[in-house]
Amino acid sequence: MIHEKYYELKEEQEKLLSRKNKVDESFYNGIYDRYVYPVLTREHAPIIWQYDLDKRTNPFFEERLGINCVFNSGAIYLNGKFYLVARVEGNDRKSFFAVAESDNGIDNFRFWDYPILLPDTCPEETNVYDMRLTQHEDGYIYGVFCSESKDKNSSDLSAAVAAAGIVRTKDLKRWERLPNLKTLHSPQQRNVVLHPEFVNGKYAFYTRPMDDFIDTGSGGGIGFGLCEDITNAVIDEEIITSKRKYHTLTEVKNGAGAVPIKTPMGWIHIAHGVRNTAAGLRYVIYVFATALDNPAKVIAEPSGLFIAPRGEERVGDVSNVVFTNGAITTEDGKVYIYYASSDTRLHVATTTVEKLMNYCFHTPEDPLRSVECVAQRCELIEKNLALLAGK
Ligand code: M1P
Repeated sequence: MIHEKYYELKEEQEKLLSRKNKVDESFYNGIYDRYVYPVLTREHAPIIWQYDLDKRTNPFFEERLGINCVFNSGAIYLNGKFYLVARVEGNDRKSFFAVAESDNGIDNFRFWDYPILLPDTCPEETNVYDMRLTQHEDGYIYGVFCSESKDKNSSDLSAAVAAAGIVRTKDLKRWERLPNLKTLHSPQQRNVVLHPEFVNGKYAFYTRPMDDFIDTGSGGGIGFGLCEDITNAVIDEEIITSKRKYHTLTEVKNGAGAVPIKTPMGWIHIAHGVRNTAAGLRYVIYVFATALDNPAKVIAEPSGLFIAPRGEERVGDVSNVVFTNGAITTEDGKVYIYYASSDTRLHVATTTVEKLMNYCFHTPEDPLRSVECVAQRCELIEKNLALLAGK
């Protein structure tokens, strides 16, 4: 016998799932649009994931397996539909992956009935999160994610080890698990992204060399490495592409985000940078471009942040964070950037390939010193004042 409360909650949820999203008119930067509503939240999680609907076994209709938040999502466009593989975190603090789909990429995302049950091939793994979805030219869709295990060599109960897990699929339904990526010179890895094309006939990964679970230590930024065999992925040499820099938004660490977007001017990367503040770490999203014939070579580095948390995005389980691990480019050149705020909910920002290229190649670089930043701004002001004066 189904509890009557189920129908009440279902009706409420239906209003949320079918709500139209709209551009946030209070925001303008000419580069991308933000939207009023997040695209996925804990309220989007199916009721059947959380409640026992049976009135005999759940007379008070109590939540049994609650969902705490829905955030960092991989993204892919297949057969005219937008798919997100979201990081869903249960009330038990464990994350898992679940597919949500939408026809237009900005609203009406609905989760499939079942979350993804990954093949259990890694007995020490405690947690999984932040899948990047790569449609590779070898014909598979790869999911690369963080596979987290307890650090058995530490007496600290919370010490963990991060590695890059790899799965592949053709339909987002049947997933084959491959061995975790091995990086011979980096003890830990997180924020690993598979490049969509072969480079010199090899699989290419953006990595994030780390000495420790939280601290990247000597890791100098976003790495890049090649491997022969994805079914036993081993990277020997990691070179640094986008570097961490003193007194910039990547000072503490950075990490690859969405799978790079191929444009006529280069590969555009949408990544995250982290700096420290008195209020803790602040995560923002930044953009850079690499060469088409060498995706590890940075050719454009627009100054400063691309997306920062704004308004209610600033607050959540881990406040002052925006993070992306998925973007979709459609045939008509539109770009949908899925970013999570404060490790709690997922939003979309939309732009176009043309605007992204313009942003990347025409935004001045960070001169790295206040005095030079002021000089850079004065140059802009001078040009504008001359234009306004009709000179
Ligand atoms: O809490 C903010 C983010 O922290 C991690 O990113 P990074 O490895 O760069 O510190 C990730 O765990 C990410 O999921 C999380 O959003």
